[in-house]
Amino acid sequence: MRLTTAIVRPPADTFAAGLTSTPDAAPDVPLALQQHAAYCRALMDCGLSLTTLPPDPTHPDSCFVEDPAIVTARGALVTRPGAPSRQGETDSVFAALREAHREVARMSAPATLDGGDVCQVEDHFLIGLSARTNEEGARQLVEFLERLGYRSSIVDIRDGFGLLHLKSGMSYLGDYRIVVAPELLGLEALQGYELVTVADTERYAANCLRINDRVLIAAGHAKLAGSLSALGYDLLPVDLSEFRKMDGSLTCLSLRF
Ligand code: CIR
Repeated sequence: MRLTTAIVRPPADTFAAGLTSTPDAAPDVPLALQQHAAYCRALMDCGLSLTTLPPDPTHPDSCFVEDPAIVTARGALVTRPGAPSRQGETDSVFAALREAHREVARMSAPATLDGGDVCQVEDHFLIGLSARTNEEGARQLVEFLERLGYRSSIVDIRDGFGLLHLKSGMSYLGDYRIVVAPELLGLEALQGYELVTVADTERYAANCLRINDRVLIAAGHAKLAGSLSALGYDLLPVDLSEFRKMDGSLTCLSLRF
């Protein structure tokens, strides 16, 4: 299915106060803004029109718009992000989705779920249980997806994987091909797909983003870039150094549909 639209939100001047596993590496906010602008240009180069939400300084992580919603071709669900500091991000995302979709549902407490834990593979969704996504969140999403005619499987990454989200370690490229970090290789849910394994030193690049005829990839990961080019993908490298310092990667900066 061809994608036409993305919702994005630039980082606010409070960006450095967001959640991170590396608090000693503070992001350079003006550089983050430049990188965000380049990311937006890359989305447009893939043929997308952008809806740009205003920066939200009361929510330092609000540029990571992927987490507050799951958007499919058949309907959208606004989540309850797993980090309490992020739960107030949902109202503005709900309003933006309402303009674009006829039906937008909302998750209810005690469910928590981050969009970064949800990977669509054709008509099947993989849903990660993580420090952010709980069992009730996964259950409400499974039920929502079933109503829309989609199937799903739950993948538990809570113990020993060292990943913030499921998609920190995998991405679907289309063509039944999945890019995967070494730690997820044994997952039963991935059997039957063609797997492109990222090198140990390039784990961060496991989060890449197929949009129409192109693939966005985090800049500076030559091995994965070589493998994907050899498979015939037209790559768009994007520098995300400042978002990486806040545990963010390519997919989390947009909602695409
Ligand atoms: C957080 O910890 O929630 C943000 N600092 C990063 C969220 C990244 N989101 C994503 O990968 N889907």
